[in-house]
Amino acid sequence: MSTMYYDILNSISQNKKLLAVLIDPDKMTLNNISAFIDTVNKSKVTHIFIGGSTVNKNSTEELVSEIKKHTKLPLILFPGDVTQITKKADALLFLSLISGRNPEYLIGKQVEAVSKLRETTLEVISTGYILIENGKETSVQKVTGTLPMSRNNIQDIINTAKAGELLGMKLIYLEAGSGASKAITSEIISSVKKELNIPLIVGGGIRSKEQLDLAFDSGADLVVIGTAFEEDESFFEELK
Ligand code: 1GP
Repeated sequence: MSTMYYDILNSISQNKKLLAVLIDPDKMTLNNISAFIDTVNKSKVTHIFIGGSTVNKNSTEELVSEIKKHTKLPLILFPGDVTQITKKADALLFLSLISGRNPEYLIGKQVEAVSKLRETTLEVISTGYILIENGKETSVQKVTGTLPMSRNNIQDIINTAKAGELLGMKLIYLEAGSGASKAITSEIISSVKKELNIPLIVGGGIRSKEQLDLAFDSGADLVVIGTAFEEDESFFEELK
């Protein structure tokens, strides 16, 4: 039963906008979790995403178990690699890097993940992951050896997102990269959204309430913010 995905669809059908905080297991210490999640619980955040480009072995499982003690919010894995899959979470974004042309990140890692997924009851949500250039090399680029899509060729981005949908993917994620100096533009978000019949996630470089509202107004159904929360927890307050 894919509850998490249907909850997302349901929220969208009621015009509710969703906000995920991204927690990188390598940047969060277990000691700080209780206070951090307490702030998250009191904020507008609707989902907790967990993942990073490179994460120490076992740190994801320890972190997920600790977070679970402090919140009822859905915990969704957003894994940079197969080692970040843990049965302790609620769901997993099963990512395919469809902006790139590296077969390892289109299908190779996914095949590798299957034996691990078999041992879990995680809800698996197929997600087309599209990296858009932001002026600097991102860690996704380095790790995957792929190029991001040009932000000037919007038609190409639209076609890539639509191809993901036609392949049966359940979500499309437009990514500018963690800590990006340039977030995904309003024009890209609205153009992609117009053509899609599945929910649209947007993340990377969103650091203000204005940017968040702009992403939502342009058509993002779920926005992911990591760095801004990591750097300054008062940002949770600012979003109220
Ligand atoms: C990164 O989209 C997420 O994968 C969030 O990016 O850390 O820049 O908020 P930020």
